[in-house]
Amino acid sequence: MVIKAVKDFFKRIFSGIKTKKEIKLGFYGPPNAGKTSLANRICKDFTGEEIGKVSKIPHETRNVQFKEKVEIDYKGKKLTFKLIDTPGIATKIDYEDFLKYSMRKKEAKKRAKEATQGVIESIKWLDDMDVVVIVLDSTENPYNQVNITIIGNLVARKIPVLIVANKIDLSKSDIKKIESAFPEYNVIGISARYGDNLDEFYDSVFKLIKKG
Ligand SMILES: Nc1nc2c(ncn2[C@@H]2O[C@H](COP(=O)(O)OP(=O)(O)O)[C@@H](O)[C@H]2O)c(=O)[nH]1
Ligand SMILES: [Mg+2]
Repeated sequence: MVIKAVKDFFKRIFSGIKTKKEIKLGFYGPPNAGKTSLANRICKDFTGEEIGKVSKIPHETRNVQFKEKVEIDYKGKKLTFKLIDTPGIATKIDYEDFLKYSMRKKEAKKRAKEATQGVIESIKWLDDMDVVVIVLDSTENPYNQVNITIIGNLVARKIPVLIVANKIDLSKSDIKKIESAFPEYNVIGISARYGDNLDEFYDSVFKLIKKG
């Protein structure tokens, strides 16, 4: 009896702590999909600050970067997040691909090396996530090794996933193709650059947390 009471007491305390802690929300996906653009937009809306630099050159984000205690207020509900922006995951990183961005060979080689380490870092952090938003460029073919590997990893770890089809402002954008590639997931079309359809995004994030 006494033991049970003590146990219940601790259970209550720990579950209290659990509900108060930040929800770790990671932005994952291939390079250039718009992970940082989306993380920045959310951060800017709720804290006035940004997380990191956006660039048209792939692998701009080469270290995991985060913003803590981001209180997101959506339709009267409030949740506190730690937003984690990760380096793009790629299966092939070749320094020669950076040369076309008028980068010097030395700089391109350094970037390729850092980008490779970034991929490892991204995967390492997966274990830490409460929820993951996979950001895909909806103008690109979603059927590829990277996307399948990321999603497979999340399923194995039982981490709730939301797929974002970004860049819907572009005429080449094809949300349906992403939906048919990943039929068991909720796919939300947005434009991180212009802030289109973010309401539906927040709605899905909040629902996912309630479920998880
Ligand atoms: N047209 C369009 N471009 C975007 C959008 N989101 C990001 N971009 C561009 O895509 C490129 C990569 O964005 P970034 O956020 O750095 O991608 P990350 O590598 O996934 O973090 C940049 O040139 C962005 O301006 C979007 O919604 N629409
Ligand atoms: Mg980035």
